[in-house]
Amino acid sequence: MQVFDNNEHPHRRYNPLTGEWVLVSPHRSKRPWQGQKEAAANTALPEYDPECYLCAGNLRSNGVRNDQYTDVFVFDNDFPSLLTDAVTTPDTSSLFQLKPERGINKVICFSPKHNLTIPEMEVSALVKVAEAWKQQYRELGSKDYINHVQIFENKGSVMGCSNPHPHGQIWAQSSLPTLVEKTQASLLAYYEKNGKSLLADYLTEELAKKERVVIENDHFAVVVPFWATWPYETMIISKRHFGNITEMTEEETQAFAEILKRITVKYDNLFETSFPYSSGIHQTPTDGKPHPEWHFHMHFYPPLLRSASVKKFMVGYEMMAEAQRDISPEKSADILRGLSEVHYKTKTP
Ligand code: H2U
Repeated sequence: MQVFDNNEHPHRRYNPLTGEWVLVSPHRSKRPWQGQKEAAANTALPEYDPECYLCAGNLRSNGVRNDQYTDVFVFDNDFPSLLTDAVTTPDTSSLFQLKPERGINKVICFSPKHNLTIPEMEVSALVKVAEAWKQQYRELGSKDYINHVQIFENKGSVMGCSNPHPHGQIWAQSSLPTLVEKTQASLLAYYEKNGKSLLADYLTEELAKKERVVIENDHFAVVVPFWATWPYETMIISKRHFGNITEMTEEETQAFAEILKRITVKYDNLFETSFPYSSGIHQTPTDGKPHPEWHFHMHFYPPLLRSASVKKFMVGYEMMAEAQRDISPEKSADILRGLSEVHYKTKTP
């Protein structure tokens, strides 16, 4: 029998955050693909677009005018998926369960400049974004009916983002959403068993092995998780064990903004395109209970596979059975590590 080699042999890896498995088929990524850099249509955008509903001073579709903002601007989503009203709970049965859900949806513009994205912003401007995330988490989370605040960004039309203006969203709600509930259960079970943070232990091992670490600074590391499903999925993990963004010190906030820029610059440099992804922060629920099991982290799920125009589809087997990837997480980390931290648009030809 052959000796197992994780760069050769199909295998499944366990995600200790979700309790799910992913099928890894590294032998398939031997198909030639490196060097195939199909440049995407990088259309130059104006710094201000009079038609954009997120640009400073412009009218939104409901007739409200945006502030003449100069850094970060947060507003209530005009088309919220959740409403603040309390309603009665209807009678249900085990096979027809239903729970009314309350919440608040916000939109956060990262910059007044229509043509910027996170990797092209100054670290000082990203510190302001992080400060706004802290303020929103604190304000929304302090409401008695808000038990979870999901901060996220959908970047790129391939991710369904409707507008290139740099922005993210915040959905605050009364229940723990499914993925967060799974993560919470895993973190709690580990903490109760070991008296330690699962992600602190995981990061200690990753920093020692160095195989999947992409970049690090004094306070954060970016890894391609051992169990990553998307080809270039990464996770920012805080080196100190704390639960949410409001617990970051000033120095940590600076380091967080810095690493956010560095990883997204690498992403843009991978295929010399404005790299699409969905990113989001996972942190302590805001239910007022102590949550020592939580450990601040931020996920990046980018869909691109081989070039600016070749997307990984989570379809077929993935929809019916289990997530699957070809390129190994170690190979992805190696590729990301090797990329420049100078944004390709600023390089002189
Ligand atoms: P996405 O492009 O990531 O979908 O985010 C845009 C959000 O902005 C979306 O949730 C909201 C949409 O509801 N929006 C407004 O609140 N007001 C508008 O005038 C247009 C879009």
